Amino acid sequence: MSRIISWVEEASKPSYIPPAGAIDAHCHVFGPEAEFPFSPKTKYHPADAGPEMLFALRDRLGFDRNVIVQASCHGTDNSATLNAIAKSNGKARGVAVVDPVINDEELKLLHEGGIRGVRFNFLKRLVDDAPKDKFLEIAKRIAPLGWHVVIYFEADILEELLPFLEAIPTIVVVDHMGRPSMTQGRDGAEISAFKRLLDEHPNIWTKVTCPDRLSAQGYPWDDFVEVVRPVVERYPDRVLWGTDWPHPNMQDNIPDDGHLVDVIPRIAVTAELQRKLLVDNPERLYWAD
Ligand code: 0GY
Repeated sequence: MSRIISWVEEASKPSYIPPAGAIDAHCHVFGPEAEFPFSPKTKYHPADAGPEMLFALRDRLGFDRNVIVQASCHGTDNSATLNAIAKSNGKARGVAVVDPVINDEELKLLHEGGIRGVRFNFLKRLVDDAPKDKFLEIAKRIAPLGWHVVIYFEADILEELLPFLEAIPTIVVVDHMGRPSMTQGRDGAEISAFKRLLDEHPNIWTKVTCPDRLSAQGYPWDDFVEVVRPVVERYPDRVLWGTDWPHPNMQDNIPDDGHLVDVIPRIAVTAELQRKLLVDNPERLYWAD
């Protein structure tokens, strides 16, 4: 089967210019496969999207740094992510996916390699299982390192996940706001439930990412902007932004990364909100040491 390409060959140059030091806090690398084979359990088989491509995009978009999130296609072998961080000249940090059997020495090596968090993925189309008991063991193991948990789930399981989320002893960053419906509007049931979660749990942050995945209307993603701008304004110190490049599984609806960057000033409408979103908040999580 041919390998999937889920990104535009050359992103358009955005009109918006990010502040100095800006961090793309949600992106991935795929391979290169010859050096870093995909997991036998992967649910998709992408073409190579390695560090050189990521860093060229970073520069083109006017960003300074990346947070590379281990993608499900690489399973719990974090070497492709670590390789990209190592090649970044200090301009990348990462989020790993690990097994609970990982030992302290291996965790230390991940820390030295630039990892500052672990990801728990609950999407059935991406992973075979999401064992909450094992995830909690991992969360307890990584807490002393000052790391945080990144969690990916969809809105329909938010309520069921609540006791699990409350048991996590670290900062928790929810990918793509837990994928709320955008057709319900800014006060819709799903985004309101998500905001209640943030209101009641000061350790929960979120990524205001992926208009391309979440919008029901499509580009220029006006429904996303309407729902997400109030989130940025309500939790200015707990939001992160990222491109999601190379957009796993988006091959039928590939976003232009330049267009994604131009959403930033529509959801974070002042220079102060933009600086928090793109610099201060991700620095606190990823470049504190
Ligand atoms: C994302 C979203 C997706 C994929 C992954 O790890 C992954 O494979 O995260 C998705 O397919 O929704 O955040 O990149």
